[in-house]
Amino acid sequence: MPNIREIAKRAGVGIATVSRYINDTGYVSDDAKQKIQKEIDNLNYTPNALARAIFTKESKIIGLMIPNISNPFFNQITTIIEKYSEKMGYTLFLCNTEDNKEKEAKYLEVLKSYRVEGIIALRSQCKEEYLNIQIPVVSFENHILPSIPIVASDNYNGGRMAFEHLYEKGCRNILHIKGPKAFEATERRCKGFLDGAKEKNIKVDIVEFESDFHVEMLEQNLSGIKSIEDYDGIFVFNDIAAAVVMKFLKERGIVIPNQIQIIGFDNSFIGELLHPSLTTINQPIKELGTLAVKLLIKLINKEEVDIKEYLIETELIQRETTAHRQLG
Ligand code: XLF
Repeated sequence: MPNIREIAKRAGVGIATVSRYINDTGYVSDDAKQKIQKEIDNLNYTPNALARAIFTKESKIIGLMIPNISNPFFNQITTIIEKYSEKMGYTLFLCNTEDNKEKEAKYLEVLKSYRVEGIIALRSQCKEEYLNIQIPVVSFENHILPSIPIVASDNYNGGRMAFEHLYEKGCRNILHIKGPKAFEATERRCKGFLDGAKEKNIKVDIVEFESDFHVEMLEQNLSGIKSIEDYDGIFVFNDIAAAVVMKFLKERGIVIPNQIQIIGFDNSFIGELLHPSLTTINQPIKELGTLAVKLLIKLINKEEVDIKEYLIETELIQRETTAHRQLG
């Protein structure tokens, strides 16, 4: 494996000169540059990025904690984050945490050892693990520490919109399938939904899931609802869970939206592919992902950043799982 010592020897220059050239950290004469580059090409030399990162403190790597890579929302937001980071000169180091605190904490150690310049933590399950890590962090949805800015959709308002829509479509016997307590976003969706219902004097039943996408588990929990046919509207906490609920209903011969209307949350790409297509609340995925990267790069560059919660507006996307129904 060629190294800079060998390049220096063959090019007839000092090791420090080769290092300055490779890391772009100081003056190198044009003549030396040409000789060094020639030997780099001859030896097919690839610089050791980690060694360089330790030396320059610039790995140009951003670590991304992803809570669930099989959820279409998270693969969409990852794509946005990856594209924008690349445009800004950074490479992503992807960590699939599976909403597991221990896994996330382990990944945090790995990211530190790879000298990442910053971390975006999607729906983090950790808190004190992020203390004293000396790496800028931006969080998505969950609070980590008061020193870490958060990007999220306006989940409370989204939840309210979901209720108002079902109500407007004539639903009066409503079920909310809510997300796990550890998801701050879905807690807020639930709060908004219930506040909307309270204003209209409608009682909402609630079923809670322990994770956002495990088909078997969702099906198990749903089979606990004895008389699902008694409901005329269901708000499901995200689109992927809504897809599972739709499958469950269809298998029982329940017609959507004629018997039960459904609304999801995310506006991820599966919503349009479902049959009937899914009414949902839009999370502005592009804006959310881009903002997270922008804030992180500002922190990396030691520019001033307001340490607060950045909430982005949500919007109703009406499709075929909700339809106007005459009240009897
Ligand atoms: O954390 C919430 C729950 O699931 C997230 O925004 C999502 O809606 C993605 O599907």
